[in-house]
Amino acid sequence: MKNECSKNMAPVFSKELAEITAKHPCYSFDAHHKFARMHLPVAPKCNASCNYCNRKYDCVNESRPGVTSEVLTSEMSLAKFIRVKEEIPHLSVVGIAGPGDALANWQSVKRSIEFIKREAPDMIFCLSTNGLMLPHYSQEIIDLGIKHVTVTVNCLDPTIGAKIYHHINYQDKYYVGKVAAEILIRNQLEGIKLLADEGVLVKVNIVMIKGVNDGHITDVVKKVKSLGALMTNIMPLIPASGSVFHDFPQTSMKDVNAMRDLCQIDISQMRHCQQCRADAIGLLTEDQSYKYRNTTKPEVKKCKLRASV
Ligand code: CLF
Ligand code: SF4
Repeated sequence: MKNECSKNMAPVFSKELAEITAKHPCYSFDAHHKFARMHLPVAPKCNASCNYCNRKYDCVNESRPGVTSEVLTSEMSLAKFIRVKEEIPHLSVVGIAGPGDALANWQSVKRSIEFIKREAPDMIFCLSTNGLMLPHYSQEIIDLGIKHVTVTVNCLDPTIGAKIYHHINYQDKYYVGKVAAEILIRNQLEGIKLLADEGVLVKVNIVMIKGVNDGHITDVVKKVKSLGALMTNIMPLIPASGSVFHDFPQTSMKDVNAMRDLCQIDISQMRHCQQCRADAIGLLTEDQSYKYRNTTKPEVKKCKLRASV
């Protein structure tokens, strides 16, 4: 089936937002060979424990397991941004996709975005989250002008959720099993609606785990659509070594694509996801992050001064 990522966009949002989104390499298939994104690895902590995750790696909700990113302060992220923007003029998106959860590190995420926004107001800002803290931060996300948010929703049923999530840390309490899944799912769904009602373009990532949630994905898709999500990105489980699911079979792309075809009836499907690193830089298909891992002290010092103005 041909890619139809942007097919349903026009009736959903304004001309201005459509023009911006046409430059977003994840939301627009046509943009992904032309425009680059830069991830800021400013979010090391996580407030959940997904059974497909090994925290030595980046957040598996967006990333392929097997690589670990550096972690930057907000000042360092500004310094890195300035360098990358000079060298990659077709950079259109600055995103936060881990290595933990963006909203479990909200203050440093927010600060980094504020710094970069001052430097380059035309950048598109983008977040990826497990959604646990969305009801708490959705207003701040909206106020910051972020128009693109990805939420990973793997199920609607807490019984299935208890097989996918080991625990969450929420409002200074530790929850496990079905109770943890119930809180997480409730907050994910509430957060999607809060954002979508305010015109934020919500993409929902779903990790397809054979024998766990694969029979339930069409329900997830229908539900998030009813809440206002724009598209879904169904991703294969890639078992991370050291994770609870390390001996699960990797979900085949044949199965993932068949599920995408089924769900295409309800909502646009992203089909070009590269499951990027939390510090990915460049075109989706041409990661250049290895060139930019040595932000120097003088660069950071210069940015501290610049950020404090
Ligand atoms: Fe990054 Fe994610 Fe924003 Fe894209 S990635 S925060 S929406 S700018 Fe894109 Fe990479 Fe797939 Fe993510 S290809 S892992 S969907
Ligand atoms: Fe890992 Fe991401 Fe899940 Fe946190 S939200 S446990 S970083 S996969």
